[in-house]
Amino acid sequence: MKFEVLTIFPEVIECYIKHGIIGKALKKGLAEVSIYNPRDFTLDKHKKVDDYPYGGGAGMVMQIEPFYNAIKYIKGDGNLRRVILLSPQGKRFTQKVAEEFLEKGEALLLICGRYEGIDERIKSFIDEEISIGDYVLSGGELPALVIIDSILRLIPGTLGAELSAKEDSFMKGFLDYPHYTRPEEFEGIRVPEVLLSGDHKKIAIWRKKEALRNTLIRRPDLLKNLASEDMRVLKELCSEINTKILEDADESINH
Ligand code: 4G0
Repeated sequence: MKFEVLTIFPEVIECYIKHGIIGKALKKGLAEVSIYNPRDFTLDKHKKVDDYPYGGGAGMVMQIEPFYNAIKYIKGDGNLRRVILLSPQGKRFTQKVAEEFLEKGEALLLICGRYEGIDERIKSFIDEEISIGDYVLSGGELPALVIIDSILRLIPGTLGAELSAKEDSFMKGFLDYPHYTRPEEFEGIRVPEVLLSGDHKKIAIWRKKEALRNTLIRRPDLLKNLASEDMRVLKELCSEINTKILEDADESINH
């Protein structure tokens, strides 16, 4: 998978992609990231990339020429790519979008804006606008890294253990189940007994149930189109929760 990032802060991208999942994927040759700086595509000697807004007001607007020149230069290799502008006004980026980008295998040119935005005419030179969520950041660099990371970790071989990806699909569409490691007891808080039992079948059912519990409590909107096995575990969980509520009510009445 090939990524290109157009940013006036190339060091920010360089620094981050050295480490972790992205660094590993790049070293293994599973992915490639090229970074370009609009400043290198300015024609004036001050390498100016922004200017005052027409119509007045505070802040600066990034100028179109450096971006246009950079995009034209990058496209000069004749390869196909999707040109994406990171912006709070874009289409929402989700796990599903990450999966679709990986599946298509198209190279992505990620354009990072700063300040109050980029000259609106950039819209004529991009394929789409993407937002990673409903908040404003000081630049598109973090969203670009979020997109690269989320796609690369889906490539088999980028996660340390292949198993992790498999587990992800086991819990796909749900929130995660709770994780524990040594020690068995910390500040009086014990690891759930089932995880020490060595009974892998029982452990799998417990994890599914706890994943469903987390999802039911925090993100019930995710609980649709359940597989029949998941539905069975959900019903079992609901009946346990019901029993507990009735027991607690009963106890409080008898007090
Ligand atoms: C305002 C993306 C800010 C306008 C970018 C860019 C959040 C996101 C910025 C632009 C960002 C997000 C029109 C390019 C940079 N902040 N939620 N800040 N334009 O994905």
